[in-house]
Amino acid sequence: MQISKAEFKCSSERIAQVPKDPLPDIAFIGRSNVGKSSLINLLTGRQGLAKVSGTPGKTRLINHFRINDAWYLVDLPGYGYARTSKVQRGEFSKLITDYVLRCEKLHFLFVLVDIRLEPQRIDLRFIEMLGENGVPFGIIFTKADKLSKTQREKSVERFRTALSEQWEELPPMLVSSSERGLGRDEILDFIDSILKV
Ligand SMILES: Nc1nc2c(ncn2[C@@H]2O[C@H](COP(=O)(O)OP(=O)(O)OP(=O)(O)O)[C@@H](O)[C@H]2O)c(=O)[nH]1
Ligand SMILES: [Mg+2]
Repeated sequence: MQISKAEFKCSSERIAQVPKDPLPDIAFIGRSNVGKSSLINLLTGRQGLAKVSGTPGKTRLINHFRINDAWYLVDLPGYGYARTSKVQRGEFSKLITDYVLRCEKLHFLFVLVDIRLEPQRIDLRFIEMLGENGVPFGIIFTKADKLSKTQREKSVERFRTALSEQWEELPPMLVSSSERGLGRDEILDFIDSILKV
């Protein structure tokens, strides 16, 4: 798939504010600083469309980017960052759980995982919640430029093993680097195929 048009639509602090049109959402979630906003910039080919920062907790609202006038890429706030979740009771903010579990626009969710890290409990718990609630999702490993090809494969395999303790059927998994432009075509082709479902 080619992205010929990408424009910022709106930021929402409650799910009542997300766009009312019927276009489907393809959303990105994951721990703060994992690279969600960077990946959105890579996919759209527009640096600076989504705000990127070295300080975790940059994205605090639900940001909709309208793509080809046909669907939305959605940048979500990260989870697992103490300063933004201190006042929240649960592990995941209400904004995140409301959107992920209740927003009917959500067509598919990508959970982003830093390829350098051992499987993190918070990611596994988030994925468990998705599974229990029947949310369609896949995994994108980020920051692949930080590892060699062999190390990457090992890391993906480690995650696969961790998930297979919970799941019989594993979700689709893709590898990316926003720094190097890796994985862009595969991710866009994958999105193309799920938009047809
Ligand atoms: N080396 C490398 N760094 C990356 C990559 N993707 C993102 N980063 C860096 O990681 C940091 C966080 O990137 P963001 O895209 O802002 O991450 P985020 O998940 O949107 O973060 P929050 O909005 O705070 O939850 C920035 O310093 C990016 O430059 C990547 O593929 N490779
Ligand atoms: Mg962000």
